[in-house]
Amino acid sequence: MKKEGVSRRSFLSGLSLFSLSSLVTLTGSKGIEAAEISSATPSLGGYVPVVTPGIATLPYDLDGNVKIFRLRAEPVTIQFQDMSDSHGAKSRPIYGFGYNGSIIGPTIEAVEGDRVRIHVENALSEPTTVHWHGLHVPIEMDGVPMFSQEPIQPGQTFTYEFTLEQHGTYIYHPHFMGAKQVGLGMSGFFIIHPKNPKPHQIVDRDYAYFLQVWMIHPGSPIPDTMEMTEFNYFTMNGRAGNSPGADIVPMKAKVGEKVRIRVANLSMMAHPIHLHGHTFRITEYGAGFIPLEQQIIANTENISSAEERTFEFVAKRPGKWLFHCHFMHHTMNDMHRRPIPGAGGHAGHATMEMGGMHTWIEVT
Ligand SMILES: [Cu+2]
Repeated sequence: MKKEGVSRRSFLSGLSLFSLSSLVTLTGSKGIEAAEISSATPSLGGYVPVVTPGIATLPYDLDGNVKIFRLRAEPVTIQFQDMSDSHGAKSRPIYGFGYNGSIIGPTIEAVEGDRVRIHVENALSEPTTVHWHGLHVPIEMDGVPMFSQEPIQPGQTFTYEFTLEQHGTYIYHPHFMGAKQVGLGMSGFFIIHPKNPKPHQIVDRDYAYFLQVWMIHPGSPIPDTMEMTEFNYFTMNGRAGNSPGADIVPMKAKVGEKVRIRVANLSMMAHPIHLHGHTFRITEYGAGFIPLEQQIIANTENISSAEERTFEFVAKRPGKWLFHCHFMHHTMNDMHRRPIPGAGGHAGHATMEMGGMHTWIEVT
């Protein structure tokens, strides 16, 4: 992290992001500590850093006023819950594609008005591009092969640069062989804080979860990206269950704290996301904060493909409050494969653990 010419705010921000990503790396699946760090981080000019549980925030360098990010598209091995014993006590490797060793890729976090330069290195064995979903960028930066740029060939680096004229929750993903490359895991958050946040837009905790679905055939560690309708693993931030290395990292808050949860869905189906014990405001549909008087309240919200939602609420009572997709099959892994050979019907599922799109916020 370069220090010359860095404002105190940027420097502090960079420090906190660096320590956060280090902690995530060090603690691995035990990212509960990562979730806790946000309460120890002071508000930085009106916002607390976003915590993407289990996923690092991408560090940046500064060149004058330009924030420089580096993404490396590459094969990534992640761990899913292994349901072959029906309890899902073990993990199994899954071979996907991601960025910087991570599925989903690290979260890009910036502020409205920032100039960003993003170097994308292609370490895959096939071409790729990056599309900045929802961002107002010049056509040359839109990342669509043969429309706005040549594909980035293996071994090449392409540099995207643009000014952020919006705030809100956005995503980045390839636009080359999208069904395959997105289906193998290539996605990430691009979160932009408002330059001058209104008082009601300031929260104590800011979390982000990314929804993906997968078809993993028995005995194969490679996701079937030809599948269009049937999926058997359901992930939040690239994690699918409660086994070691595969567990979805939960959230934390204290009673009375204002919590924001951003959710993005880049899967082949919609997910009705539900929060226990609380009523939330829907404060964003993935295009910046909705004016206060237009926000609606709910406890479940259906999020279709390529959509984002932001939920905000005040943590009310102590406890572990579930936050999950309410298609119940999406809260279990590998469920349509009968887990116990010879056991028919419901008996075969009798002892399966929950997993899939299923996490919680622990309020203390
Ligand atoms: Cu779902």
